[in-house]
This record gives sequence, C-alpha cells and structure tokens, in this order.
Amino acid sequence: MEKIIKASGLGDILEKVAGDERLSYDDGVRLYNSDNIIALGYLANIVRNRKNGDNTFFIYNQHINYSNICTNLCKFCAFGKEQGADLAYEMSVEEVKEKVRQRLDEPITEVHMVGGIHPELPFEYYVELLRGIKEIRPEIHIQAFTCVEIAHFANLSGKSIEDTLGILGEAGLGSMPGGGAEVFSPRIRELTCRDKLPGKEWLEVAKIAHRQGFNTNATMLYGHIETVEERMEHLVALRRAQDETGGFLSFIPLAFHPKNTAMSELSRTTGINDLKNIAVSRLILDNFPHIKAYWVMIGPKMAQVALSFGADDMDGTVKEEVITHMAGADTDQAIGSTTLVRLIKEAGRVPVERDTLYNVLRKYN
Ligand code: V47
Repeated sequence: MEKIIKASGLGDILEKVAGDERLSYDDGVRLYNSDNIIALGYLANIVRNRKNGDNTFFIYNQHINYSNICTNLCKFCAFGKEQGADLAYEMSVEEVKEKVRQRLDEPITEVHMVGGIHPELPFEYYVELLRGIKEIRPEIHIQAFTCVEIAHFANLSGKSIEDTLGILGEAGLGSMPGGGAEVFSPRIRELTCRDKLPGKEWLEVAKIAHRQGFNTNATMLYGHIETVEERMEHLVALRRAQDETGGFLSFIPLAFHPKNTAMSELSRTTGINDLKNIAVSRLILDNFPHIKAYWVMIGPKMAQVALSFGADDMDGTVKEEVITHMAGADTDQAIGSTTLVRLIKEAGRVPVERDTLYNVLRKYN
C-alpha cells in the first residue's frame, strides 16, 4: 500500500501522517484533488485507528424540529419556510413535550433539537422548550440550537451570548449540535445564505460556548457550488478554533440534497465525494476526537464504508429526521440500534453505544 501511495504522489503526506505531524492547507487541497480514493482511505484510517482504535460510536437519540419557520431562507435548504407558507409549521411547548412523552419507553439518552430562525417566537419559548423536555425526561441530555440560533436568541433577549447561554444552560441545555456552519466562505454565504450569521460569527459563538463549558459539534455542507479551496479554508478555520478552545467533539460532513431547494438543478453527491470529505476531514482535523458518517445523508451503506475512510461514529437512531427528507433524502427517517450494531460489526469494527459526551454506555464485543 505504501508503494501505491508513493506512486500516487502522496508519499510526503504519508510520512507526515505516520509521524503524527500536522498537514497543511496545501496538503489538504492535494488530497481533495487526488483520484486515489484507496490511498485517502488508508491515510485517514491511520488517524482513525490512532484516535479511536476499532471503536465505532452510535447514540440512541430523538430528533425534534420544533419549527421550520425561518427568516433566512437559505438556497440550499428545503426545510426552512416563510411564515404562512403551505408547509410552514411550529410546535407549541406542549407539543414538543408530547413528542418526548410518546417515546418514554425507549432507551433514548439524547434529544437533538434545532429549528429555523423564527421571526416572532420570544426567547422565553426556547427556555420553556428546554425546561419542558427536562420535566418529562430529567435525565436526558439535550443537544440543541445551532450557533445561528444562539446568536438569534441573544438578539431576542438583548443579552450577551454568554448570558444567553447561561440561561439556556440553567434551563437544561447540555451541548450544541454542529449545524448552520455550511461553508464559512463569504463568497458561498453571499450566493447561498446571505441573511445567515457570517462564518466568523458562527465560530465566535462556538468558542464562547466552549469557554462556558459547553461542548459543540461542527459541520460542513459540501457538494453544491463550493470549491476545494473553500472546503479547506473551512476545515482549517475549524482546526484553528479547536486549537484555541478544545470544545468540539465531532465533525460531520453534510452531503448536499438538492430536491425542493432553490438549487435543485444541482446533482446529489457521489460516493467518491462523500468518502473524500470523510477522509480529508479526518486527516486535516487532527484535533477533533470524532468524525461522523451521518447515515441519514449518505445512506447506511456508504456510512458503513466510511468507517474505513476515517469515520468512527454513525450518529444515531435519529427517528423522524425532517431537514434532509424535505430535501429529497431516500434513507429511512430512523434506524434501529440492532441495524447500527450489525453495520458496524460487518465493517470489522466494535460497536459502542455512547452518550452525547462520548461516555461509553455499552460495548458490543
Ligand atoms: O444546519 C440544510 C444542513 C443541517 C440541507 O451536530 C442540509 O451531531 C444537506 O446539522 N442538504 C442540519 N444538508 C443537520 C445537522 C446535523 C445532523 C446530524 C448531526 C449533527 C450533529 C448535526 O443540515 C443544517 C444545514 O447545515 N442542511 N439543508 C440540504 N438540502
């Protein structure tokens, strides 16, 4: 294999990876431009095994999207709707509590909750959502609200990001998911989501959250109009932020789904693009403990293969995924833990059920 890697012009990168040396921006661009997907997988697998061995994580979780009403109306998004539009919806606090109540008999350890940037709901609504969920299921970890939502809540409350997070933390917020990052490039944001929180501010909110003791995740939406260089700028910016705070747990590359979006003329991502983004992010984000292959977006089969290309986490049972399905995902809206365990075992890895903060709950070896 090492001969093949040298023959594909990546010998110097292999040496760096074997020596646990940091890769540069230019190395990342070369990796993205390489046609040798097996070489990329081999390199990423070295880092994956060094960090996580054969452990492959999943979580028993429940997704709740409290509302899709959104003022940002990003071009790549089929979920966000204008208030009053046909498919627009918003749940009351009671409806969200009912969603949690309905699944009390399942061993769920995490509620993953995000929504749009709603023009009218007051800050108290979000605080009540957290309190309400905790009332029904006090032991559950709530991973909720992207950096974009947190910045919006700070505007609503008239308080600093720090104070806003403090109030949400007291109400039950445990950590934050990685959405809303998209691609940090101002060019991409101007073309696809000009009203959204700028990339720099997304990073600032994440770092403030980390300094306050919250862990968060990070994402990158790939496979639309971004260049390889813009992907690399995004990854390097995340790596720099992680050097400063160490608060990111997991990075999730998100495969663009074009259906029902304002960019529906674009094609869906291919398997090679999916694997490249997993592998290159594993190699560049040397300070991120985990890389997730999100089965909802790339399908369970590709997510299984991704476990040999740098990924060590398959996310979770999910149930009722909405954001990707409104954009045409053809995966199921939920997956059983037995299926996740089988996928991981057949990939030759060890399934590990985790909680949100990666504490091991059960190892299937
Ligand atoms: O914020 C929107 C993206 C995100 C589309 O943190 C789209 O563990 C693809 O962030 N095609 C929501 N992606 C999902 C998300 C997530 C999912 C699973 C785990 C975690 C985590 C985070 O999906 C949005 C946006 O960036 N998105 N529209 C689309 N058409």
